[in-house]
Amino acid sequence: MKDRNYYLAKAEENMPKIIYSELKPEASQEVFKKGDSILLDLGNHYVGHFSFRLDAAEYFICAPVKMKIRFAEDSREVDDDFSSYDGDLPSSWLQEETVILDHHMTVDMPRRYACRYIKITVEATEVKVKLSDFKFLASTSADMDSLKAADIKDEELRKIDEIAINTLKNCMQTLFEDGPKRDRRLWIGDLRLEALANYCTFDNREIVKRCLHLIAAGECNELGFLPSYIFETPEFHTGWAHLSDYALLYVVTLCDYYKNTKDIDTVNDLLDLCKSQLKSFRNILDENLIVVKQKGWFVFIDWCKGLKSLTALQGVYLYTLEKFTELLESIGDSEKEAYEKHLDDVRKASRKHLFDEEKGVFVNATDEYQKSVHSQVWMILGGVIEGKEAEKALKTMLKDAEAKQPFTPYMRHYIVEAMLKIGLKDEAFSYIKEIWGGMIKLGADTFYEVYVPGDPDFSPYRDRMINSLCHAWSCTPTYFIRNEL
Ligand code: RAM
Repeated sequence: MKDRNYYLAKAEENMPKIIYSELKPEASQEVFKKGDSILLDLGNHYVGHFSFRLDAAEYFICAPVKMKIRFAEDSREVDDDFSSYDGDLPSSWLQEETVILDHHMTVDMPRRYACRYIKITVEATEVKVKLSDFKFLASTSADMDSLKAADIKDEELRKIDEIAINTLKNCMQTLFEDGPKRDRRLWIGDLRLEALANYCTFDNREIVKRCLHLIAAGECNELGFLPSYIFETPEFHTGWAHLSDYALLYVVTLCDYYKNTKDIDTVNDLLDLCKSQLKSFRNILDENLIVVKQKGWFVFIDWCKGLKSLTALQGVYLYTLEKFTELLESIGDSEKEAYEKHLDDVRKASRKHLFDEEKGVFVNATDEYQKSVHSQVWMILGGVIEGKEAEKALKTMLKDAEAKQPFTPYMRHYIVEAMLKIGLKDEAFSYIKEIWGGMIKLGADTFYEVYVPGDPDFSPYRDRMINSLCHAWSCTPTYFIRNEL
């Protein structure tokens, strides 16, 4: 295995170029007195830096001018009462600044924001002031000129594709961010889906390569799993979470990368690391080859409260093993047969210990007999059931009011993938229209971190205001639309 400096150097070599565009939102008013406010509309969701000019409109600025500046991803956020925020994550993610200025000047806001709307309120001033020259310098590493053309006949799907690409574009900065408002870092689960959407749209291979090497540079935990996220600013830093499903999806990301690029050098750089992830996972299987619960936050799957996720996690392992075996086959690796044999053994064991043959669904003691869509989806993706049997298991749980249902577009991606795998193409595209189309009906310019039809206030962090409305893992309809239609 290579060392951290090697991986970081590779990541640096593949730094994408940032493309800037200057937006000049129109103002309806120029002169402001205490209490006045203005709402600027960029016309779409963007990520970038804001600047404006402050001058006296009469006499001279003789007392400090205090302003509140709010950056909102959608129109609802413009007037949300941030003082009532009571979520689990720090309120400092809410995009609002209080600015106090002593004299006329050009104000360059130091932070980067993700927004469509900017609301400025003059809270205190002695004289009337003039606000002008509003500029938003938008940034992305997605080059719109390189966007692959697609002839999408269905108007609803064409719109979904457009919003998905806008989501991906705004998350593509110097790395694949999960959300440009929050958390602004590289998470493996998001990376895998962004990379998939990227191949069929911008096809920026460097950024995928960079992200693969950045994660590789992170420190593994005591079980041997890679960090689920890393920071790159102000310097590289390993994240504290080491989710085992994300560690597996790192391997999948390399498999997808090779399939799309045939870049054998990168595979050679990262192959041993991937083998070590699979070995670490194998170490947490019991004597029946079923995964054992570990302490702390060790598996994600979905933001579904109370979800028992061992069956789904077992499915992620099988899914990864299958893709990894294919990779080994295509590069002629001598260990391919051993992995294939293990895949077969784990599949058989999964059916034996996790499937209820009588009911035809994955409901088992391992997950305390909890019913969930998640278990069925990942067991289908893991190849344990297929055809009519799979269709029945999935449809039964999707209809069951007592079964745990998905909460994130991330988990919903895998539902669509499972539907397509078992030939339910019409259902898959109706589902895309219901979920991603549902966000568009709410006015989305980019797809949200979480979306639960009929419950627009749902938040995994207990307060909707902290949710990210442009979230990487929600960008994959473009992948399905472009590859399946
Ligand atoms: C959230 C982020 C991120 C995701 C993790 C598990 O904190 O939204 O996208 O990957 O959860």
